[in-house]
Amino acid sequence: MTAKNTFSLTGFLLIFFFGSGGVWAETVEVKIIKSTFIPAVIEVKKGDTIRWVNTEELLHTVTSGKAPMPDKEFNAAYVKKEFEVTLGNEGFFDYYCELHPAIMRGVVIVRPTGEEGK
Ligand SMILES: [Cu+2]
Repeated sequence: MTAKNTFSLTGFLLIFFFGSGGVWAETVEVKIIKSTFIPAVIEVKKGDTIRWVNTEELLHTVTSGKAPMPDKEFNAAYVKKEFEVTLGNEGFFDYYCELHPAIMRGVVIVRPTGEEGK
């Protein structure tokens, strides 16, 4: 009884805080500055959108996998300005830039949404 009430209350408070517009999904931004993904590690909820913003003239890729092996989960070749992806599965997703694999690496951690696990 106590656990169930806690979940309901949490759900109510989250909706209250995030408003009715976006409900659960958010967009989380990663900037590419001086050939670095910032922040290098991000944590999102399932269904959130991750947006990479390239702030410089240099071209970069956002390629899932452990450098230098792409795993084809997502790939943006030659990001000039922005690239967005929404990941539907939980887990740890390594990614890197194919043009600068030695220095440009990042991780996306996808957590379950608050709706799950009830
Ligand atoms: Cu790069």
